[in-house]
Amino acid sequence: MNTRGGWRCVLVAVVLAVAAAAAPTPAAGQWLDQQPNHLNGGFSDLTCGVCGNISYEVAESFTLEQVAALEEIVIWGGHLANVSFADSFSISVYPDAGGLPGSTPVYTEAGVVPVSAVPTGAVFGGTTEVEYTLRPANPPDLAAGTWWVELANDSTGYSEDFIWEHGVTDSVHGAPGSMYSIDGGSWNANGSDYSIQLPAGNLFADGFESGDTTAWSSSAP
Ligand SMILES: [Ca+2]
Ligand SMILES: [Ca+2]
Repeated sequence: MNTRGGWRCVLVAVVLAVAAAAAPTPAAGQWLDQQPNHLNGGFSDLTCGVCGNISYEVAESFTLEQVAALEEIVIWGGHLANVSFADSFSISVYPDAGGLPGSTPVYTEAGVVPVSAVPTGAVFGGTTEVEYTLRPANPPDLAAGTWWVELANDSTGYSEDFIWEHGVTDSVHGAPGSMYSIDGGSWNANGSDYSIQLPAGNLFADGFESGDTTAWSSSAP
C-alpha cells in the first residue's frame, strides 16, 4: 500500500475542503430584477389608513433556476407625505400553488427594519423614491421553482401609509402581474408588477454550495 500517496490525497482533499468552506462562491447576478418604473405604485401596508383602515398586502412571484438562500430583498417605495419614517416590514415567502401563493408560508418575519433606506433622488407619482434593503434574520433556503414573496409595511405609531413602487416585469425570472390580499383574505390578481430585486447570494444560508456539509467533516484525517 502506498501510504504516502494515500495521505497526500487526504491532504489535498482537506485543503480543497477548507478552501471551499472559507470562500463559498456566491452566484452572480439577480434571482429577480424588477427595476422601479418611476411612474406609480400601490399601497402595501398592514395598517393602511388611507385605504379605509385595512390591511393591504402585496405578493410578487419569482422563479429560481437553482436552489438559493433568500438573503437580501431590495424594494423601492415611499410615503405620501414624503416624510422619512422609521419603517419596518413584514416578510413572508410562499411556495407557488397553481399561480397563487400557497396557503402555508415557508418563512415569515415581522418588524424587519431595513439595513438601509436611501432616497434615490427620483420621484414616482409625486412621492419621493426610497430604496430599501431588507435582510431576513434567518434566510430561507429555497428549492428551484416558483415562489412568492409578500411584503407589507408594518410600522406603527404614525398614520402615513407606505406605497410600494411599481416595477418593470423581469421577463426571465418574474411573471406579469402580482397578487394582493385585504385583511388577510384570499388572493386577488393585480395587473401591476412591483419594484423588487433579489440579489443572488450564497446558494445555501450556511455559506456552503451544498446544504449537506458531511463531505467536509468526513474528509478530515
Ligand atoms: Ca400604516
Ligand atoms: Ca410579477
